Amino acid sequence: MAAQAPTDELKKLNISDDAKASGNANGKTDAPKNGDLNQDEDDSEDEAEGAADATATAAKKKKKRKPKKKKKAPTEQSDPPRVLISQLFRNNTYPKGEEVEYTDENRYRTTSEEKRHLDNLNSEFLVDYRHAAEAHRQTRQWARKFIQPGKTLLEIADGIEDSVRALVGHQGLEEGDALKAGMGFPTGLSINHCAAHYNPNAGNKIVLKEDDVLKVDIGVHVNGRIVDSAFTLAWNPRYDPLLEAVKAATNEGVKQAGIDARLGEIGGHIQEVMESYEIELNGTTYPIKSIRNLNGHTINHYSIHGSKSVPIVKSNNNDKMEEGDVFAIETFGSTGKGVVYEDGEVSHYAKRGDASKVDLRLSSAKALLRVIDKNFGTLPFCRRYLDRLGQDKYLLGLNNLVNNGIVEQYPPLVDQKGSYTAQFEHTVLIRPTVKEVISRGEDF
Ligand code: HZT
Ligand code: MN
Ligand code: MN
Repeated sequence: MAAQAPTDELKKLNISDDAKASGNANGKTDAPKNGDLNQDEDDSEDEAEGAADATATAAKKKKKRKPKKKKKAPTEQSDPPRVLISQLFRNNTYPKGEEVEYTDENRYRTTSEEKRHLDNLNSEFLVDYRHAAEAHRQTRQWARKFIQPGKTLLEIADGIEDSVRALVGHQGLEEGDALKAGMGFPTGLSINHCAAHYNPNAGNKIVLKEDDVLKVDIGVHVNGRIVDSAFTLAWNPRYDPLLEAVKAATNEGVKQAGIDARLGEIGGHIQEVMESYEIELNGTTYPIKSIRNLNGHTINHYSIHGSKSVPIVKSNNNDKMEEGDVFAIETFGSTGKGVVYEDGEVSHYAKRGDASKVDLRLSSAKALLRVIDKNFGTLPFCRRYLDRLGQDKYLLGLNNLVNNGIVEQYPPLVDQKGSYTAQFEHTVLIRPTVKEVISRGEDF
């Protein structure tokens, strides 16, 4: 618990109230629960039970007779979310993720003066990361209710992306604005046997169905600090064991993360948890498999994948996690083969960080590259993000950039048709003093 007393403003927030009041986003505090704070939404309610605070009650009654003239700055999130995170949290201070102390030979780090100094040098980086993480939590809290069978993938993608951009205060429509804050990558909305990298292109007609299993993978960045976190939704409870397996496997990966942890060994621990589950569907029992060719990854500044991978099956990868690394720890479970391949229409693209300057012959490719440089840099984008910038007939140019090795395409990744896949993902900062599960929330 933070020593500081929670302000009235913090108390009124309806999103993970307790967590925010104590400066921690995950809600796993020992603070006494405050009850349903949503009742504060209605000003005319007389909520003072008994005479706990007579003066406060009198002040409230007096106030409610007066018609409000000036609009007060909002102190709680709207539905759909449109109130800036920087409005809800003042003084450049955002809720922490889940901080976990290191163990064994790294136990000393939490109190080490030297490590605390290193941590302080990184304060701007931490502010941006926590800001992005809070926009992620508030967006997904809304998305979890909004996403229902009958909704189209386009409605879902637009809803999530409108929320993210509003909460960080950058619509990304002027040159350079999307580089300040906004989408860290296209929203992944992958159904059933599709595990990752599906986002509806314009004109997509897919409607979510009652028996679908949907992976929702949201990227939020502030000044290039990307929070990459994903969850799975299903409406039919028959999929519960699949979702439970993958949630537990991801939590095992998060738990095993730490300075000097070997990536191949983490994969073994993840696989062991994942494959201890099975699921019965229509009278057939399926083992739940870790998808062996999908991995977690490091995240760099303005770059969604760094050089290290976090396998989700046992492997001989002897690389270690190091101080200062940022990891996306993501696991995928499947009732199918446990292997994905690329299939279907591409939506996701990103300029390669190592792209060399090619003298482009095609004018449309040249023009599009300028748009990409000004708006996304090396951040992944999708076709819809080009559409909203007013670009059209760009596919020839885009494919030319792909063929010249300047842009990389990330096609949808699918397991065997008829199978079901699930994913959970968190972003974890390997700070000098503690590991911080920056995207942790009350939900997962
Ligand atoms: C690529 C393009 C995007 C990174 C993982 C991922 C969604 O499969 C090394 C390991 C967004 C993300 C990525 F538009 N990929 N996390 N969340 N997808 S990845 C990868 O390409 S590279 C895994
Ligand atoms: Mn992701
Ligand atoms: Mn990822």
